[in-house]
Amino acid sequence: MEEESSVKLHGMWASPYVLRAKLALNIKGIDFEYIEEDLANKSELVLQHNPVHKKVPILVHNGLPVVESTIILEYIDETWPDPPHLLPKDPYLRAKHRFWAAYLQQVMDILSKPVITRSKPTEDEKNEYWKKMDMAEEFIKADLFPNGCPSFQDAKPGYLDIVLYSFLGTFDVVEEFYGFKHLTAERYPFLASWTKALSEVPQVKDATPSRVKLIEILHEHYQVK
Ligand SMILES: N[C@@H](CCC(=O)N[C@@H](CS)C(=O)NCC(=O)O)C(=O)O
Repeated sequence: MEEESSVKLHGMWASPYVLRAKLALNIKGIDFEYIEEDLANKSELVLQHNPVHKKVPILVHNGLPVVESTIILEYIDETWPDPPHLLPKDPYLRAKHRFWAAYLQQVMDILSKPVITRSKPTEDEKNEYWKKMDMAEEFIKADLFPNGCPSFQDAKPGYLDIVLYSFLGTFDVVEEFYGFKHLTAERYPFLASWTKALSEVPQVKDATPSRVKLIEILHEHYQVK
């Protein structure tokens, strides 16, 4: 008899990092129990399972905790090796996907900082952001998709798609909050159409938090001081 596998995800609904884990589980078709955590009043479980960072997402597989969203994605891919694969099989391509995912994280950090510190992005931060986005637009396309934007008609989203979407798919609320456009189809046609293609994938759509609720939480908890 096959041993029953228990998969639990501790998260917070608005978190882009939790979204990554949800997307990976949805795309791989893994059943899981979702546990919403109150980050203002952290549960014993969060403190016990992630004593170093005390953050979500936390994936608990058969009682064993795995933390850090990109590590969770890799863990899921390795533990459930049937297709769809999140990372490419070829080691060189895999290295490239990891490189670009880490790069996108750096760009995302520029926009996350003002949200966390409840301040408006400074001119320097905005310029840094545009500079890094310009690079992403030009070089990800040249490096990985010279023939055009990725399509999800046949293929399922993978590791890099998930990291991109957790940032560009939901951070447009930041645009509304701060009144500055961070992803325009005119300036970033490749990144914008990639994000749009992802937003139409059913497993992605299902996991994406409501835009209205995201804007509400920004106003409630992250109002600029
Ligand atoms: N590097 C972590 C970041 C996770 C993270 O920042 N989680 C936030 C929610 S968006 C959190 O749990 N914050 C609680 C806290 O900072 O106390 C990852 O990739 O999983």
